[in-house]
Formats: sequence, structure tokens, C-alpha cells
Amino acid sequence: MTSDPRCPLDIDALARRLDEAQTGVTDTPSLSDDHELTVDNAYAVQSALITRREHRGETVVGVKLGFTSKAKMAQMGVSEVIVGRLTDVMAVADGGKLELGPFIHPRIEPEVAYRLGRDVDLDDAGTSIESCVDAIAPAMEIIDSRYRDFRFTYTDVVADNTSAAAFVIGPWQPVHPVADRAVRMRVAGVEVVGSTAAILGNPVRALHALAGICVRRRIPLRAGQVILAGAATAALPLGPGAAECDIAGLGRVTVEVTR
Ligand code: 0L1
Ligand code: MG
Repeated sequence: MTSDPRCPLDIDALARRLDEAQTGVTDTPSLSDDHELTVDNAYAVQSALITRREHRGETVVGVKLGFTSKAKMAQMGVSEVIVGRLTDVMAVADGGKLELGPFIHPRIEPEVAYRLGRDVDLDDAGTSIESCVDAIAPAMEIIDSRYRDFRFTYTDVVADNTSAAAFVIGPWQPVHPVADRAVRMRVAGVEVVGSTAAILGNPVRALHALAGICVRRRIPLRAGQVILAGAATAALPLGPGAAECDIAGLGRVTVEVTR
């Protein structure tokens, strides 16, 4: 488990540090300041973090992708997307209320969501993840890095469950192609526009990337789980007021943010 001469690596201690940052609503310095995490170590910390949440009674209800835009990959100097886990406690109802209290410095981004109609068999190379998806919806993700000033390395953010904090999903629809759809998100009067093409050129590619990582990392993909495919625009700071997202031909999702 030890990989850095500067500081012995204790996966559970790192997970506890990130977990306490989240539950205590207090940021923490980048783990990389005093540890040299490998990608394997980082996913191990993420798994330990999720185990802690499960011990508190939370249930994993889906997965999310990050770094699905060329701009973000270039910024981080990486070429592989990252995967995090979503729990039931992170889910907010469409049109519902979201209180800012539990978040450190939240941001929000427009996303495309898929739903799995059946389990993905990670041991069957012939299984197409697309054939396991039974619905698609507009969505927004709230990201809230537990790191000070959102300053992190690639492995830091994997360990921190890819900044996952909350999500809201609009009305589910039968699956249809959404390769290049206009996206508009408005948050407390600030608007950002973009395209679903920002998600790996086509959100369906996010499904393929996800399947590859889940096979390698043994992250289960179960019937009923949701998949957030990645951000269609840059994230906006999340403040009080209405947050809404429209995706052409896919629909609309809203949430009312309160202090
Ligand atoms: O969901 C995302 O694309 C965000 C991944 C983590 C990076 C960040 O916190 O900005
Ligand atoms: Mg996201």
C-alpha cells in the first residue's frame, strides 16, 4: 500500500479525510500535496469512501463520468475519463428544492442521463452497454470538490468520487440519439449555452468509455441505475434561485436552490 516515500499511504485514512471534509462542509488540501497516489490507489480511496457512505445507510444508485470534454482533458493533461458513484442521498427530485447548507462551494453543470434497464455483464465482452440502456433524460449535476479552491490532480479527483455531490434528473424518455443537441442552462439568472457534442463528441460514447472503465475497475452496472454521461458546458457556481436546463429534443429539468 505504500507508494510514496514522503508519506505512507493509508487508503482508509485518506477516505476518512475526504468523507469528513464532505460531512463537515470544510475543504481539505489536495492529497497530492503530501501523497503520490496512483490511479489504482485513487479508485481504492473512492471505493473506501463509498463504503463509508453505505455504512451510513446510503445506497449506490448510479455512476457518473467526468472529464468528458476535450477542454477539461487538455486542462488536466489526461486522455481518459473518470468514473464516480452516485448515491440515493445525492438525488434531488425534478422541480424540487435543494439546500446549499451541506455543500462547500458547489457548482452545477448540464448533463445527459441514461438509465439501465438490465445489468451490464462485465464478464461478457460481447455485451453492448447501449443494449442495456432503456431511457434517456436531461439532467443537472452538482459538483462540490472537497479540495480547497477546486485545486486537485487527476488522482485527487478520482479519490474524491469525482466531486459528485448531488444530481437532478428530468422526465425519462425512450432512448434516442442526442449527438448534437443545443443545451441551455440558467442558474439564478446566469445563462450558459452549449451542445451535447461537448460530451465526447456524442454522449453515447460516454457509455462505451464507462463500460471499459467499469470492466477494468470492477464497478458494477445494475438494472435501474442511472448514468450521468458528462457535462455539456462549463459548470456554473450554484447560488440561491432557480436552476434549469433545456436540451433540445430531450426536455427540461429544474431545481429550486435555497440557502
Ligand atoms: O462531473 C464532472 O465532470 C466533474 C469531474 C470533476 C472535476 C471537477 O470537479 O470539476
Ligand atoms: Mg458532471
